Amino acid sequence: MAKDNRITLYDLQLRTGATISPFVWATKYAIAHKGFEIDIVPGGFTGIMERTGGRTERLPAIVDDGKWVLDSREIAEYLDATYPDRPRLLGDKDAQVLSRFLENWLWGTVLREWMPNIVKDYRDLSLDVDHEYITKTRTAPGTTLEATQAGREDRLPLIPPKLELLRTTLRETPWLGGDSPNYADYRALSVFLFMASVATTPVLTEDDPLRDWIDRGFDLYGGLGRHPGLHPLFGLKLREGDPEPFSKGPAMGGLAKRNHGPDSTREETERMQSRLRESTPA
Ligand SMILES: N[C@@H](CCC(=O)N[C@@H](CS)C(=O)NCC(=O)O)C(=O)O
Repeated sequence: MAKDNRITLYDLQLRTGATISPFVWATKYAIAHKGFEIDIVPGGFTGIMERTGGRTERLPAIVDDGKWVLDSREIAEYLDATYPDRPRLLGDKDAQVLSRFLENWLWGTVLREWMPNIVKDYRDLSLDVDHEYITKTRTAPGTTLEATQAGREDRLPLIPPKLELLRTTLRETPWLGGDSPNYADYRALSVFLFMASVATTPVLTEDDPLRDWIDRGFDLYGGLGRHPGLHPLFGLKLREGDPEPFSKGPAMGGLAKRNHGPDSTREETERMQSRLRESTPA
């Protein structure tokens, strides 16, 4: 049993004290969800092995009353298995598969595109002792972090439209976990917590519909995601010719609406038929 209701977490920090890693962010939420206090062991990338007594070169890691658990997902599984009487973090196996699908999509589609646009910020905000290591390990051959990030004002406006799948999903539910947040929310939120930690320029527009879920997520557990070192996520300025950042129309079509008989689908059927008439040459 966690001594004094506390769990020790090895953090990966920026100079601001905020967390530089999405995996660590998700783990902070996981521990808080289970109702534990977090004892942070501070530090950055340099010296992980020394800090953890040679146990790992990756973080997060937790220690629960002397028991070490490495790896963010294993930590979530461990917490549920060890403390079944506390709120569950993970859904059933099938829900976990879908949560991983969503996270893989989010990383592959959005985070991967954001990374080159914040990589210099990421290095500059890191602990001084980490600068050289980050420069060495994050610079693509033949370029610099400065050159990689330069010109981001042209690229950042192209990324918000790619988040539509997440917006569509969150139109129908307050949380990915259903009526209350669970680990699926924390994994997805960790991408935005990471971006707020490392991006010195907003990456989403003020009016992005994701704002409601993100704000509620950052506010959880006494404002766990409101670390003073975080930067504003919202406020991306669009210029002439930039794409619409999100879909502004009502949710439509068979995916968005349930069928309760012809009265519920008539309008859609008429719309489809009139579209067809318009596209058919006279
Ligand atoms: N599968 C691990 C991944 C952890 C991981 O890759 N952490 C990164 C930070 S985001 C790390 O510790 N990197 C150390 C380094 O780059 O030296 C988990 O889920 O905990």
